[in-house]
Amino acid sequence: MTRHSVVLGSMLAAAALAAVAAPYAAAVSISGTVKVTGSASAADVVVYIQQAPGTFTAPAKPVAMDQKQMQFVPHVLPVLAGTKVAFLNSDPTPHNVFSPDNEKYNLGTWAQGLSKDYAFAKCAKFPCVYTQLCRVHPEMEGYVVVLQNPFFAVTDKTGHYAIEGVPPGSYTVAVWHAKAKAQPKPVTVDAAKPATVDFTLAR
Ligand SMILES: [Cu+2]
Repeated sequence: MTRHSVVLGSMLAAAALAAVAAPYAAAVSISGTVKVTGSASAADVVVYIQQAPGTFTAPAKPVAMDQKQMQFVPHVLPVLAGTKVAFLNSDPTPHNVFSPDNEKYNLGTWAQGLSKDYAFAKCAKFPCVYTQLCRVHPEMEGYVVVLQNPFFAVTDKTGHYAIEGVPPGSYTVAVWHAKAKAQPKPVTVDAAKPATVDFTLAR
């Protein structure tokens, strides 16, 4: 092998590596910490990119919201528009699934081990929030939050969140919580380093 072909070979190898690495370079994230003023828990805050360019395909498989030990689990479920949610019942008592919001639905009441799907495909102005209720147990409450794009996360108890796979660009990051609010914030995501965006929500 001549010296020239060695150099050319390594250049080709570098180009091939760059081509392979490109999707990973795009897999940057936005992360941060959210505080909810006056609340012991900073969990269940949806952090999301308000509007991302392009169209997004909902997951082929339904996303689950269970009814377990008399609670909707998860309590807050953000989904991409068009996503089907499978409402399960894991309790020995029958549960009902209905929402008084947006187009409204009442999927009926069913027994343990059964589930029904509902497609959240009718959102005209994001986010569309559906309070998720059960007619059998008025104390039960959950939320389905329908979003324009798949770049969202829910905070854990410590208020931490991480959004993965956001393509580089400039965005507005917004938050949703059942009882508290905060203004959206601008963020620029670049491929080299993850962005940090913190929020303090107030009632
Ligand atoms: Cu119930």
